[in-house]
Amino acid sequence: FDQAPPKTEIITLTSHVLSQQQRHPIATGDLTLLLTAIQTTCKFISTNVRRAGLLNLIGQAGSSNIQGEDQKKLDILSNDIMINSLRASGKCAVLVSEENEEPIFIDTAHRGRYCVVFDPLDGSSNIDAGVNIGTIFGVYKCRDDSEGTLEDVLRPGSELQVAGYCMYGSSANLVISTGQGVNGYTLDNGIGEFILTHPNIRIPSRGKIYSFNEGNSLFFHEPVTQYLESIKFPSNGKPYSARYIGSMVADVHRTLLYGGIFGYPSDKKSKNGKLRLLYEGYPMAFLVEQAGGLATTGTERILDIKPTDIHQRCPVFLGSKDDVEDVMRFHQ
Ligand code: AHM
Ligand code: MG
Repeated sequence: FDQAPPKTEIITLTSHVLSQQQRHPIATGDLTLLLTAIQTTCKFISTNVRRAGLLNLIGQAGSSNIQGEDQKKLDILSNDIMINSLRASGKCAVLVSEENEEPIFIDTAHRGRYCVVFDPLDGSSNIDAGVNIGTIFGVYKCRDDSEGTLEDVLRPGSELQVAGYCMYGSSANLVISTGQGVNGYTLDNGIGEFILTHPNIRIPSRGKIYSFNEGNSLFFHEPVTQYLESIKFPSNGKPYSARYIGSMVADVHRTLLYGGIFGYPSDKKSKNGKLRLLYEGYPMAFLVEQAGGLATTGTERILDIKPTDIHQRCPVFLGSKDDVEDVMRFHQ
């Protein structure tokens, strides 16, 4: 027989990050430990998302977050898990969560050099229906001589050290970039490890899918309306397909793998759109650019925006380079 033996060479997220960091001349192992904490958090959240129905976690928790939106039990639980695990890692100085109005400054006993901005469970409107949801995160390093202040997290996304998300779908998928491309890992529940399944993700330079909440069309500005017309009624007779899940993680994940464009523009009702710059816009823009795509507000590169408020919003168009350049042309 010349049958190939079964593949036994498995690369886990931990071993992959370790080997990448070892090549780094001044690596201390701190970032690796931080990523381990994030990874463990994602496994925890994944387990709880799957058990949600059984544990009766689904439903309103009876409290509201600072944006006045309904907060679900799973949101609170995921936020608690994330904060506790990051604090326990001993590698963080400042945390910014969508669920906390104020930044969290870590006590001296647990303090490290990194700052993490995150949305612990994004896509909350999809929880009760069992549709994909996810965790989004970005990691900054404290500026030299800083012990961790607000200024360490009010920085452009181009200064991120790491960005990533974990999508809780038919499997848990962790997609991460440390600034050297993008890699995707799938949780093997049997062994409890994230396995490298999507090495070096590259987004196609043009796609055939657009992903917008067109229910907001009444409020869209002219450039967006015209752009959408151009892909729905193209002169070549090949219109784009529409796909919109309403979970940014899932919509971006599909865009990374299949190409196309995802958009949540500003409109006549929402001056800066809906999505949050720090823990939704920046990490996703970082990943998309690292995969060879583009991310813009329509007129400005998202990663270049200088933030003034940890919860500020920003218009988002991201995805395949050619598609995003098209939408930018309509904004000129
Ligand atoms: P959330 O943080 O309250 O879950 O809101 C963010 C979500 C994104 O995941 C998604 O892209 C967007 O809101 C969908 O908004 P809409 O329901 O207005 O289309
Ligand atoms: Mg969110």
